[in-house]
This record gives sequence, C-alpha cells and structure tokens, in this order.
Amino acid sequence: MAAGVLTGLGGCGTKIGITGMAESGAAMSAASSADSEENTITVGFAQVGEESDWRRANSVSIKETFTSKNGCRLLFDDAQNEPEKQITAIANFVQQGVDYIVLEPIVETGWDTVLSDAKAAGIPVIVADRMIEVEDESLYAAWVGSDCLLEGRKVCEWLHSYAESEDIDPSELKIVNIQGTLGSTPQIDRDLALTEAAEKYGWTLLGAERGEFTQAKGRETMAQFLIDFPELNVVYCDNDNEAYGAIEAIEEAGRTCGSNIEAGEIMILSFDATSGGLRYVLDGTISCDAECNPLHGPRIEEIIRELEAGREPERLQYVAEGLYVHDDTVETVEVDGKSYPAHVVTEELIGNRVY
Ligand code: GYE
Repeated sequence: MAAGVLTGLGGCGTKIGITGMAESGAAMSAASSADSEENTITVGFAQVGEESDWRRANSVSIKETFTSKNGCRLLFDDAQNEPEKQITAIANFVQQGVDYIVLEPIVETGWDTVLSDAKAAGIPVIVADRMIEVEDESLYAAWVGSDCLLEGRKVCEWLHSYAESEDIDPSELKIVNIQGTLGSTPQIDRDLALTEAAEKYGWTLLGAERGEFTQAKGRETMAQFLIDFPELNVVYCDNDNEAYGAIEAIEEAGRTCGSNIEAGEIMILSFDATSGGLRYVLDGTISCDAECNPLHGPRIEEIIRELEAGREPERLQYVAEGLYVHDDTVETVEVDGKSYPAHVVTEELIGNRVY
C-alpha cells in the first residue's frame, strides 16, 4: 500500500532524498527521484464544489497540506455539487490505485457501493466535513468535521435567550429558513436544531426553501420569502454566503437587517463565521453567527499519519468552534447542560481570522 512513512513534522512523506551521498550528481538525482517517488503518498481528494467562502478556504487548506514538498501527490476532484460526479470521482481514485481517498461528501447517502469497492481494493477512506450514512461503518477509517447540530442548537439557544431578554413573545418570532444543499449534514443538522427549537419554544416557522449554500440562490430565495411572508422578522441562513444574498434582497426591498425586530428590522442568523460574515456581525447586519471551521488539511494529514504508523485514529473527530454575536445581550448559551460563551465580535477578532 502506501510506500511513504509519515515521519517528522513537515508533512506527508518526509523520507525524501538523502540517498547515495557518494554517487555522481546524475546518479544521485536519479536515485533521489526514484526514492522520493517511492515515498510519495498519493491522496485522492473528492471535493464538493466551490459554492461558498467556507469551501474555498477548505480547498486551500487541503492544497496547502498535501504538497509535493510534503511528500504527497494530490489528485483533487471538484464534483461541482453533483453527487453523481462525486461517486465517479471516488471510482476513478480506486481505479488509479491511490494510497488514500479523502471524501468531503455532498450528501450523506449513496456511498455503500463505491466505498465497498475502495475497501476491496485496500484503499483507506477518510471522510471529512460532512458525514455519510453507510451500512458498514468499516467503509471509512475516520471522520473529522464540525458538529452541525451543536452549531444549530447554539444559534437557537441564543435566539431564545435574546427574545426573552427583550420581552419578545416566542410566537412573535416569525422565521424563514434558507436551507443549504438538501441531504447534506449541515443542512440536515442545522435545520433540525431549528425545527426542534421552534417546537419547544413556540416560534412561528413560516417557511423553509433551498438556498444551496450560495449567495445567488440565497438572494433569490429571500426575495421570494419577502413577497410570500411580509411579516417575517428572522432569517435562519444555513451559511454565510446565503446570508450575503439574503442581505442583498432585504436591502433591495427597502428593509433593514438588525436585531431590533420590534422596530421592523429583520434579524439574520448564520453559520460559518468567515471573516466576511464576522464583518457583518460587527456592524450589526448579522446578529449571531456560529463558527464552522474549514481548515481540515492538517487534521486529515494527522489521520493519515496515524494510519501510516499502523495506529487506529479516533473515529469521530469534532472540531471545537465558537459563537459570535453583535452585542452582549446574551453572554452564554447552554446546550445539553454545557455552557458556551457568545463572543462579541471585534475588529481584532476579524483581523486574526484566516478564512
Ligand atoms: O457551512 C458551507 C459549505 O459542509 C460545513 O458547506 C460545510 C458547509 C459550510 O458550503 O458554507
């Protein structure tokens, strides 16, 4: 299988090069390149698409991690948000006999057959970002990503506490939901948190429509919501790019975004907390934004390193993430008995953000 040995701290295969000190230059470089070839780890990476700022930052993280300098050969496939294409990408990686397959799945289902083929070929699969639903859990070695249900619950608990401290009756919260790609983990889990909270607290859920995690679709969906539900006062966006689109549509309709819904503002809630999203939180356009961290490259590298060393990586690896808000009305939120701080966004915080 993978010929490289993950040693050192620098990256994938670091056994590159120091061979044949006494050889002539030409022979030495031939030996070196054969040796580095032998030690190179080939990673087939199946990416979702380019739908969002989060995704672009994620792709950069992957490309910066799996470099030839780090002893890796990266085969990067962009499925352009089409599940069929992504299955084909995995099938191709199997056929090419890569050392590892890394899958960031568009949707959760449909993976059993192609991942069984990977298993039969002896290629370990690492799943990152979104999750998959498979009958045989041994079809992948480990998963790393965000707890999207927790993200959703934090945002909903923030809304609940905010409304309470402003004396807003729960039924007066008239919410629309701009949904991410249907069947993807962040859509399923963030929206589940919303429907659960709406039920629990008695909020009014006016509608849920797809926004595909993109700015263009977010804008189109929001424009329609404003026509269908002029009474709406809260927009729950499944990511920042949808929020950007929603903001455009709201401002075009002559309305204002902000937390003061009693004064007629429309409150925006969002996910990702990219620097663009946080800038909107700072100026009050977005009220609350839950972090979703896209920098998975080094985390996946660590998993590969464990596997190369013959160890079993932890199966489910959740990334710790923060909650960001415009003002200090709510200082902490509680989910499942655990308390999480709501960080008021500052210029400095945005400056330190790398995505
Ligand atoms: O929130 C969104 C992206 O899967 C967690 O996908 C990821 C989501 C992220 O397009 O912006």
